[in-house]
Amino acid sequence: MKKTALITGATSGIGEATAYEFAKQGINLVLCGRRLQRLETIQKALERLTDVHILNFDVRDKNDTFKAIESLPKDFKNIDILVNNAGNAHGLDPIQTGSIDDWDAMMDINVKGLLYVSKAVIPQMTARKSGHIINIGSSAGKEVYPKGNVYCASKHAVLAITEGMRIDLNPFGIKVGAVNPGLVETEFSQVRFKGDAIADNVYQGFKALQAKDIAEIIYFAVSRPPHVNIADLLVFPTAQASSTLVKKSL
Ligand code: NDP
Ligand code: 8X3
Repeated sequence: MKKTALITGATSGIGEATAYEFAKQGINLVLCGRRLQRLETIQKALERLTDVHILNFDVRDKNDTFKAIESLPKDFKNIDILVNNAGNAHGLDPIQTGSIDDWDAMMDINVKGLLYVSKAVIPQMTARKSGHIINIGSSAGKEVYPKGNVYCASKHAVLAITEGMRIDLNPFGIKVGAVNPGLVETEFSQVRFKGDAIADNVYQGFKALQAKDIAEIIYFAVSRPPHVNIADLLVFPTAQASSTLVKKSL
């Protein structure tokens, strides 16, 4: 029987690439994001390969999150795979000058949004005693870097939540794991730097990971046999040795 995956943040980057990878593998999709037009375009492209339903909501809004997930039609209601991917960095500033609005955005989206979506999906997984949750953390969740303060904290929280979920959902046979990328060339830096041209420099002078690289790894994780759970994966581009050490050829 075909599986169904719900992917948050499916309108760009890692989430969009994961939608394409899963569609290629015949997994039914529930794609989520705030940019409706992008969701519709991706749905149209992927419907040739699999069944696709779109949900247009902001993970910061608790009520909208629950309403959206409760609204799923019968054929998409049983979520086998949840990919908690929606998230971003907002700003790159020392703690003493950081913006409270940026801090709110990162904690509300990367941490609380992930919890809201999980809370809406997990009860049907525990009832069926099956399911697989992949949380997208970051190398920033393992190592704090200068000016990364609150973004790094939000991703450390994602790792702690992943471990907590794995322990609490273990009696139900539900797999939980984290995929933690280093530098991936997506819209991430455009969001972080709010459209500033500095974003164009982030991935220059070395070969950064591409969204597809991470999507293939996520598919690998969800396609292991039932007794295998990939609990935690750290993935760097070859040029990157740590959060702060990147071998640039410029
Ligand atoms: P993108 O900016 O390309 O994608 C972010 C996705 O998150 C978009 O689809 C966006 O959709 C969604 N999103 C953001 N805010 C909200 C919100 N409030 N409600 C619903 N959806 C939201 O970046 P990436 O693909 O790189 O990021 C995906 C994940 O990977 C993030 O969790 C990020 O922290 C993580 N990551 C990224 C790395 C990188 O170097 N790029 C490295 C390590 C981890 P929309 O705007 O349509 O709502
Ligand atoms: C994204 C990678 O190094 O920009 O999580 O924080 S980094």
